[in-house]
Amino acid sequence: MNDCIFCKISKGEIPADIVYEDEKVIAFNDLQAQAPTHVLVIPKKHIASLNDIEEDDLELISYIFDRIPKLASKLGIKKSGYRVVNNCGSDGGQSVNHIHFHLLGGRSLQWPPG
Ligand code: DGP
Repeated sequence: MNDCIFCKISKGEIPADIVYEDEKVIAFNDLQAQAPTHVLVIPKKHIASLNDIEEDDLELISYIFDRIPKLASKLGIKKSGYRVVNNCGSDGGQSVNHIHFHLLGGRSLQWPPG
């Protein structure tokens, strides 16, 4: 998508503090960090939201979830624990329409979320 900010980050068209990248996935620090570690993990492919995942995307989504614990390990939060969040749609608090998984850790996280 031409006007998608996360597509632009994944293509290197706008800068981000990238912590992991491969041919399918990119992870970068959230600009509005809510925890000492707050990384956004996204597919490079534009998928607007959880609602828009198609059958063909399932392998990619599995791949992301295979990467997340490895990334948590790299970031030093695997043992202490972490939270993975997907905000979907307006009531879910989604503000960027390119599917992304928040990886949060580095402190004790509260529950329930607001
Ligand atoms: P959500 O509300 O779930 O759609 O989360 C979007 C997150 O994306 C939010 O925490 C702020 C972050 N964000 C928005 N624009 C940028 C950007 O240009 N760069 C980075 N690194 N993060 C961004």
